[in-house]
This record gives sequence, C-alpha cells and structure tokens, in this order.
Amino acid sequence: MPPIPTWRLRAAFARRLSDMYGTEVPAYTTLLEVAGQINDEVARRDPDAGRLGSIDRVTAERHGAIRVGTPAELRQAAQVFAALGMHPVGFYDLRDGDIGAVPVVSTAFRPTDPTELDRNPFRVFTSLLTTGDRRFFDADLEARLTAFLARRRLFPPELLRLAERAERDAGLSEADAERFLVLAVGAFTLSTEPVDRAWYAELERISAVAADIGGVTRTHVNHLTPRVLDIDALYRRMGERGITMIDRIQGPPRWGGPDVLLRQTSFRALAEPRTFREPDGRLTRGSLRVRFGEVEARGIALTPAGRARYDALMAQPEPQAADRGQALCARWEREFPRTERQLAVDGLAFFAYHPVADRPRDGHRPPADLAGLLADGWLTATPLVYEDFLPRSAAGIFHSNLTGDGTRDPRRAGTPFDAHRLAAALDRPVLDPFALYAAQQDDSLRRALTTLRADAALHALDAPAGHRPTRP
Ligand code: OOG
Ligand code: NI
Repeated sequence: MPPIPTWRLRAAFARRLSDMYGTEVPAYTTLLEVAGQINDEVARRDPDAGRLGSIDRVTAERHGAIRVGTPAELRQAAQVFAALGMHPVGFYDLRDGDIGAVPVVSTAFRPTDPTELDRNPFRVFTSLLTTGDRRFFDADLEARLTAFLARRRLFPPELLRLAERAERDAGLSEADAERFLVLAVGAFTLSTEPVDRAWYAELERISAVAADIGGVTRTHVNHLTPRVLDIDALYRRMGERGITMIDRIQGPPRWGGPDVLLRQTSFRALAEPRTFREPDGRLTRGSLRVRFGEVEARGIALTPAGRARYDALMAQPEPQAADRGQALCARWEREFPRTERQLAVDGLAFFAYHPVADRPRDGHRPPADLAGLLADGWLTATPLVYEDFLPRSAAGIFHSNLTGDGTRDPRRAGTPFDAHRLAAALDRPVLDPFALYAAQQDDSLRRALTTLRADAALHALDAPAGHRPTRP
C-alpha cells in the first residue's frame, strides 16, 4: 500500500479545497463556523446525534459542485476524482425541470464503499454543459462554444498523470501526493484571467450556468456545502448573522418523523470582483455573481418505493405561504410512516441489519419475517445515510442563484441523454445509487440471518435428544 492511500488523498483534498474556498468566499467561512457550533450543540444535547454518521464524519463532511463543458473535460475530472476514490453515481437531467431549466446533465462523484464513506464521504456534484441541445443553443452558437472549449485546458497533464498513478496504485508516495494535491486544488481555484465581456453576456442570455461554464477559460468550485445536524437552527442563525438565505429549505419539511433524504438551503451568490476584456480590448474591473454558499442535512436513504412516496408528496400543491411549514408537516404526519421501524417493515427505506447482542439463544427459532425479527429483539436496524442528491432540489439550488431565467425554445426537441450516454462520455460506468444501498442492506441482512441460523443450529447440537425445544 502506498504511503498515502486513496482515502487520505480524498480527506486531504477535501480539507484543502475547503480552506482554499474559505479564502475566496468569506461567507463560506461564516457558514462553516455556524454549522460547527450547531453540530456541537446537537452532539451535546442528543445522545442519538451520531445515528446517521459519526460526529467526526459529519464535521468533515462536504459536497462540492463543479461544471464542465465537454465530454473530454468530464473524463479528465473523472480521472482526478478516481484518484480520490470517488466514482460517478447517479444521473441527473436538469434540462427540463419545472423550476427553471438549466442546459446541463450531471452525476455525483463519491466513494461507494461503506468503510470509505465513513473515512471521508467527500462528493462532488458535476455538471456537463449540453452544447448540442437545440432548445438552448443554435448550430452557430454550438460551433463557437465548441471551438472556445477546445482551446482551453482545465487540468494540467502532470495532474492527470499523477491521478492515473494514484488510481492504479490506490495511493501515492508522499512527494507525489503533495504535488497532486497542489495541482488538483489549483485546477478548481478561481482564475484571474480576464473574462470576455461580450462572449460571457451572449451566453448569459441563454443561461447564467452556460456563461459560468463556457464563458471563461477555466473551471472553479461553484459551491462547497457543509453538513449540519439541525438545518432549521442554522437557517435562523445565519439570518441573525446578517446573511440572507434563499426563502426556504429544499426537500422534506421539518416534522416529527424520521429525517429522510436530503434538506438543503443556500445564500445568494455574492458579487466577486473579476477583470473583463471589453469589446474594444480595454481591461476593466467588474463583478460576477455565480458562487454561493449552501448547507445540507442528510437523512435516511429511501428505496424506490419510498422515493415514489416522497415524490408524490412533493408533487402535491404547495400549501398557503402563511402556514406553509405547519401544513407541510401535517401532510407528512398523515401520509408518511412516522417511525424508522415502519419504514423498514414497509420496505420504504434502507437499513443495515445486525443481530442483537443479547438476543434469545435458548434455541427458539427466530420469526421468519422482518417485522417479527425487529419487534422480538433479534435484529437491529441502523439507517443508511442518503449519500446522493435530489434533482428537484438541485434545480432549485441552480435556479435560486440564476440572474435571469435564460431562454429555452420549448418547440425544439432536446438531445436525448441518459445514464448510458453519460457513461459513454465518461468512459466509466455510472453507478445506480439504489443498487448500492440495496447491496449494502442485503449483505447485512444475509450475514445477520446466517448468524441467527448458526445460533439455532448450535443449540440443536447441544440439546440432548428428546429435549429439543418445541416450536410453536
Ligand atoms: C449544482 C447544483 C446542485 C445540489 O446540492 O443539489 C447541487 C451547481 O450549482 O452546479 O449542488
Ligand atoms: Ni450543492
């Protein structure tokens, strides 16, 4: 094993990227401070605070968002993330959302192994500009975009070489790791190169996201998101600190039942100084608003059936603004299981199952169904954390920070895009998040049942003939 294994590279990268982003976007540092305070408070008052991830994991936990312009750039980003043990999971199409369409398709690079997630769950939501989508770009603009993107280089060859080595060897030597980290963080640092005013403005008329991707010569972190254990408290406290948040928390409402999936909120993009090249060649100072701060609370991963229930709930009309929170809460109390146990028994959420340490070992046969195994104290169910994103929330996050609505011609057909096509562009498989959770759950359940059966078999051996326990 190389001196700096994959997970250490990932943890170091996440930390350095976070430090770098804090110098670029000071409000992010405030967000980290407040999130840290709240996590400490929750850890002190709630003995169950670590139920969805140890406090160490949650404190270090971040997701980032980046945006790239071409399949080649996406493949290179994937190579850098592969060095960090982060693999493409999930396919998100944000081009025809009802909340405001953005000309991108996305995936999330993240660790997939439970041990790796516990060590450091860093993930990056990564979006690819769909330059061929005629609803957004006509043939002439597509051609000019393609030419512009072909001229730029986001990742230096030395970085990509080191990334390949890190992926192949599952880590790097100390010296190589240092060089890799410096180059990798550098690749996501805001560029000081002048922005071509007319070109940027032309793309911005289509979509602010298109301009952020294709209007500049480099890429950068769009936002970094810490995880917080009480997002409602965080929302209030940021307001008290004078930072205006968007008008809501996206995702499930605050309610009395289990936390599921993902709740997110953000503050508006801040004006950042940039240098512009004007049409007459002069350099001027100006500013752009594209980068913002976001924070999230994570809950239990839902099965496809659970997710369908969630989607149906979210598709219902919004309650009146005045008592929106209360009305949503009441709706959930009525229509969603109120306990983790019920979610498990109904097959709506994913859990890891373990034999209870002091389970009955008197030769009693365990019941054959999950409900009985849980109710009678044979198995415990530990919720699996939702490690992914929500397309509706992502669209909301994009949209809340767009300067204008952009333009999309709904009469034209979009380029078809799906996980397979994204995998082809990446030249790597795009993993299905549900399959990952299901594999982890099934694996735990299989082991747990094997242990229970071994108990019963052992007891059968011990028991003298004629004294075998009778079964109901
Ligand atoms: C990505 C928006 C999606 C999230 O947390 O849902 C996202 C972006 O703005 O590039 O980060
Ligand atoms: Ni985000």
